Amino acid sequence: MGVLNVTPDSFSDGGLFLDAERAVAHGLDMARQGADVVDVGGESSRPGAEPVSEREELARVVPVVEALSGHVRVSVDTVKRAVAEAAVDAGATLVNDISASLWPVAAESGAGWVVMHMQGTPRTMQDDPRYGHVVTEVHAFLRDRARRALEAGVGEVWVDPGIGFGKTAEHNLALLHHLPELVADGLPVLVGTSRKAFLGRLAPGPGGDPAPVTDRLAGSIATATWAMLAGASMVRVHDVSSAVEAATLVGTTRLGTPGARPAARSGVER
Ligand code: HH2
Repeated sequence: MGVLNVTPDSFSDGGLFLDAERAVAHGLDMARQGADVVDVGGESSRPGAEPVSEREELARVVPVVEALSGHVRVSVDTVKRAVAEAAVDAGATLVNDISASLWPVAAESGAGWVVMHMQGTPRTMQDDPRYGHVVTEVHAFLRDRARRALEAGVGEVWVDPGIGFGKTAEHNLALLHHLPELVADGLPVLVGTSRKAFLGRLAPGPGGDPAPVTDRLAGSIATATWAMLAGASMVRVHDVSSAVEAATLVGTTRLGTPGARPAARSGVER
């Protein structure tokens, strides 16, 4: 899943693709590089982010979804019902939902649904997040929401532990370490570690300072590779060609035969 942020303020690429034409060109580029899904978002969820109005988000997202959806599978990254509905009308077939509340849109439209775990809201979620037992709580939350969605008739449900969403570096590590247990539940798992701050903290630069966002490619690919080996069916990344290369190597090494890419589960179409 390639990330396409049509925003001025996303944490790693804010402002680069706010212009619709540049956004569409980047989406097509990611599809050419091998992304199976392009995830279009019009509101940053970085720690401290301020919400944007529905009108503004619709104006950012809908034209880009419309232009891309004939070329690649498109998901919409939103917490707003109206934006999810408009994006599905414009051709998106997956609702990527960090609020874990929009399954009725998927049930009504026939789209797939990604349920992601978040503690709190983006504005304050990184102010001292706490859990009794992070892995148990996150997994139980995802199971519960997935069950509700399946009961409501959603045909394609993905679960995502929400790396960096109300979590310390230790929480993120625990969730990655225990990913096989989430995979064992049987629903396809999506994981997004790309360029996130904990990577800079866990693998600091030569001077010992946290690696800046421009210097987190190795950490992004290492953790995406870890997730794939642990059984995740999709990774959400900014650097698609590097991730596709990693996926190819994971697939060929697992099979012991050159030229194979791991088959995506759960109906990811091109
Ligand atoms: N991470 C971000 C946004 N959406 N969705 C899912 N399912 N999983 C994630 O880990 C996830 C997500 C944050 O990354 P990005 O979109 O690059 O940043 P911003 O929220 O600042 O636009």
